[in-house]
Amino acid sequence: ATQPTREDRFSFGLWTVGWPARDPFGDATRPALDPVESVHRLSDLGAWGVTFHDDDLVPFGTGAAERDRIIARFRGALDETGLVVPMMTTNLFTHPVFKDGAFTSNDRGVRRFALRKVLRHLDLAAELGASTYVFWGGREGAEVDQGKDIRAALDRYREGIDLLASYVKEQGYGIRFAIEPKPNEPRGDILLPTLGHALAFIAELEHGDIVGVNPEVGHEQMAGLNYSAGIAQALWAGKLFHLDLNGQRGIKYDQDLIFGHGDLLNAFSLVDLLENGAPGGGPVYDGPRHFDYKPLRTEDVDGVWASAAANMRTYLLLRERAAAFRADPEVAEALAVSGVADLGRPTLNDGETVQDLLADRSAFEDYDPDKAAERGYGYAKLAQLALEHVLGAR
Ligand code: 3MF
Ligand code: MG
Ligand code: MG
Ligand code: MG
Repeated sequence: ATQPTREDRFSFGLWTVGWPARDPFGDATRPALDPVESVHRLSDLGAWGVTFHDDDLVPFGTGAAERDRIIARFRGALDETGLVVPMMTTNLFTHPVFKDGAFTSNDRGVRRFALRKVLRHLDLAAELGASTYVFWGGREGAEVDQGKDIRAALDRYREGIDLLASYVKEQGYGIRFAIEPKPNEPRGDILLPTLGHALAFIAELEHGDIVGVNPEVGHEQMAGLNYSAGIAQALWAGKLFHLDLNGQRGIKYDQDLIFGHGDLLNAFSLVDLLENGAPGGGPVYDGPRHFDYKPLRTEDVDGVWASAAANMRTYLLLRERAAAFRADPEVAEALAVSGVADLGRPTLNDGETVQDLLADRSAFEDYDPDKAAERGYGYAKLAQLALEHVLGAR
């Protein structure tokens, strides 16, 4: 089944297909898309949901009456197609007012304005039934070490997120927050640069119970990190509330390629983890499969929709390949040789104490580390089996 259906829960940001391909060196190569058209096209392709920043739908500075009209028209498209809005987010990065950040700008007036901008869009998120609200702090950062007190910035970041989370609770909105880490771009250094930084930040929040992460493939890979391993840790922490799927080729600018068009083997292990859970069990991800990519600047409008379809098809192909990998008896044998399931066994026996361990001569005095070091773990064979399944050779 490589034809996407609603059950697959694929969602796209309006800003992805709608990107007119303006970059720091060149003008737009495509016309802006009408969000209503995007909803219809995505629905026709088999997507299930659409996500957006406030300004993706209602241009910054639009008056109240016009805002209502735009939202009503958008709702009409949702009703017609049956597309849902699983996630919403705020643009706190485009307008020049945010050039030094939003929640962490050195200018207090900017910080208060940013909170108001989020509060207004949160109300709409509740109305549209979004269950996740993403915070990507692209401008929360610095280029000059002396210009930003990181400790104070984290205090203000925490103040902002806690205030907004308490508002959501008071209003009974049932929305959860997801923080999206990114190491750099547009700021030289962004606060909460990786998934790990974000998890540590969430642990310091008063309302951290409704705050998780929204890791993006490319963002972690820009920091040289293993995305699939990071996702496993987010799942382990019970904090994988949402994710941004795309492709990236190594440590360079944010490429936002089609999912799988970067590190394909890591994309395979990711889909295997999301769909089938860890080899030793553990939670599978049941949230949206959300694409945050950019159609190449070289594409015309037809190429935009071809690339949107490619994201979903690649995911579904990898899902098929992952199922075949899991069902292969040779894989099961290789996993056993590698001892993958053995890691699920606690290192001490039930009820065993440190004193018991100290008394166990077989664990130390009589243990032969040189003999134990002779063991091969067979990971090369496992890696090749995975690669052959990805290539469709098995
Ligand atoms: C930038 C991003 C953002 C976030 C979005 C929140 C503009 O690299 O990834 O997209 O995903 O702001 O969802
Ligand atoms: Mg991104
Ligand atoms: Mg990106
Ligand atoms: Mg993103």
